[in-house]
Amino acid sequence: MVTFQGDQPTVTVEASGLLAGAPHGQHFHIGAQGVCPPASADENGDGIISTVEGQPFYGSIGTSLTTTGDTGADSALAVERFPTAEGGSFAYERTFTVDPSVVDAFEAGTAVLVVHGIDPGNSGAYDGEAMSDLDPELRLEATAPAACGTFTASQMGQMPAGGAETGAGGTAGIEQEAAIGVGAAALAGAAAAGAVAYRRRQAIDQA
Ligand SMILES: [Cu+2]
Repeated sequence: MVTFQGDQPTVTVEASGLLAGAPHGQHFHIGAQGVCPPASADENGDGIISTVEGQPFYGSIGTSLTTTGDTGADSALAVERFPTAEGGSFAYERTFTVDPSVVDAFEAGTAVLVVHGIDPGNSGAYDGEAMSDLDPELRLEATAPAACGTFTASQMGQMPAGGAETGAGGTAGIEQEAAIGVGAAALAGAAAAGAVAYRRRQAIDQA
């Protein structure tokens, strides 16, 4: 959930079903279609939608949802300042100031939340051979999107249509995207387990 006061959002993320004990980058992506990538975004056919392959859909990084310090695009890969999913889940809350371009994206409906870091082989680590298309020093598994969600605006204090429930209804499509993100091999198991589910909705104080 993202609640804006001017250019200061308070952001809460509840994520589960992630690779345990590993850091998970998370960002507001902006400046594109404001949607999550379909399966066809996997241009190289490796079964994983990489961050770059998803960019025509969700855009580039506008905000890095770090736990401390800078939250700009420059912190996109600040692995040590992103939440670690102890037990496979994390809860995040932070209030900070964003660039005007991020406020604009929320108002235009083109801001997208992306949480990164997958383990399609269930090895328990980011240890796949393929390297990231963002940073050749990082594994593809560490930077590939695990989950993606768009935002629904609502008045303060009101639940958006479809709510922020996980596992059914309005988020079913999102979870499917997440399952696709973790690769074909993990698709069945991930879907059965509920895969990655998190709340994401937007509240705009229009008072
Ligand atoms: Cu991202």
